[in-house]
Amino acid sequence: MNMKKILAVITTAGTLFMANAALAEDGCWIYQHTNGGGTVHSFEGGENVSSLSSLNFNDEASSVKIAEGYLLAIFQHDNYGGKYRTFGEGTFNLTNVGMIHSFWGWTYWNDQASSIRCKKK
Ligand SMILES: [Ca+2]
Repeated sequence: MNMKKILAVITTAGTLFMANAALAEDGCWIYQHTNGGGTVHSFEGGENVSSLSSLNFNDEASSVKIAEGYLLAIFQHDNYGGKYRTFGEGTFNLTNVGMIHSFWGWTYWNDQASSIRCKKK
């Protein structure tokens, strides 16, 4: 990741993501809280976790970060089941990423992910 790219990430993501930007340049990250806060788990390209319960992280992820050249898919259920959402490079707060729309409004991805796949493009 070059400096211009790092600055762009800092600008769009805020201070907590900035702290993490220098740590690792490849792969995918999921965070317990929004804006890269709380507990973090990192994954390499090709790394899949069929049950985030194995990391004590079921229904915990509230933000994600994906390095340039990687894709992250998050799934509603274990074993890559239920609804899913794919993210490309960037940082995202799951509190404003819609998962299900019903009569009662949107259910967001916040605290919903139960399995993940991190993939190198
Ligand atoms: Ca959370």
